[in-house]
Amino acid sequence: MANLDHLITEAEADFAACDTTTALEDAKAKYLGKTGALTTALKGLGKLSAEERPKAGAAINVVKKGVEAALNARREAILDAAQAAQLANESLDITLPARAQSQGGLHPVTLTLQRIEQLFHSIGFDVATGPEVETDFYNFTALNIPENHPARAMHDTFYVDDDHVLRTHTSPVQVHYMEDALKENKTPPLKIIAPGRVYRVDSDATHSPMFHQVEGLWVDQEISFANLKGVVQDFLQKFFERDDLTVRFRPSFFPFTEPSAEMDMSWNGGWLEIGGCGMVHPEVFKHVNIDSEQYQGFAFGLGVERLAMLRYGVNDLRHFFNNDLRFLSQFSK
Ligand code: 2U9
Repeated sequence: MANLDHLITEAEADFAACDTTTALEDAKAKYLGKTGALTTALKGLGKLSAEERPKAGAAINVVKKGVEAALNARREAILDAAQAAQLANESLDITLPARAQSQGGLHPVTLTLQRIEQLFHSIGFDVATGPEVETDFYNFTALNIPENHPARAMHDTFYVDDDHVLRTHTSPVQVHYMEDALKENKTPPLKIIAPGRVYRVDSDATHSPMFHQVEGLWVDQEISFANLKGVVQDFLQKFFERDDLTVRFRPSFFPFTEPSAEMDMSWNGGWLEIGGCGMVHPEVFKHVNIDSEQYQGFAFGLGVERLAMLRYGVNDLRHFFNNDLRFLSQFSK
């Protein structure tokens, strides 16, 4: 049988020429593949005599081991080199300056709500909250909103089911509050503001399907429209930091107040509509078992985004809801 020792050196040279494991596996075929030199040699053993066979077989196996050792050594070398290259590539430059921590801030609507709550709190108003999904009773019926009122229409209100809506105003909060107060045998004065999210089917530069309101309610014996005027003017003067700010009331209509009025405030030499108000309608008091012969109350409603737009000089309502950090970061201190 021919001497096969030269195959080891040949294989070593072939393997050394391979730079990838794929190339290496291809190069291996010439020696150890189905028709490779060593496989062929092993198959040829059958043609030898019984005496020759063990010696020849042992000799082939020595060469085969040598080729396999060369293959494994080269495979390891290739993998080591690949890993070294990857490590060099991915190495961290720990001398780079650290990234600055970015400081979060409160949303301008949140800042406005906080300012409103703080100002009303300072003149004795409690802050009341309630659910954003309301029953038909709390959102409409208790507030004396009749069956055929446009506010109840599908195209104006988000219905969750036949009896539940996304509240269209925060007024239901005051209804709950008055009910709960009476259950706990608390009697007026009741003095609260109800800030929070409200929902309407409406969307353009000045309307958003979700926006924020703050409503106020003061129920007591001998509460009058004069008290309402004082509270609203005082609030607006403090909110806008303008002692010379005045308010104006124009007769209007809301189902839940009687009489009702639109509120304007003086602004740049003219008047700007800022909300609505009125004396709580006796029908509303009836729904919560408050005797309207003994008690009166005033209520008002303000749009929070509108207050924020005026205070910060924002010209499009949609800026508040786009979550653009270039806009929002201007409000964090
Ligand atoms: C109860 C009784 C009466 C709350 C009121 C308004 C008038 C009003 C609007 C202002 C701008 C809503 O944010 S806005 O779009 N609100 O005009 N709100 S009186 O009256 C109530 C509330 C609760 C129990």
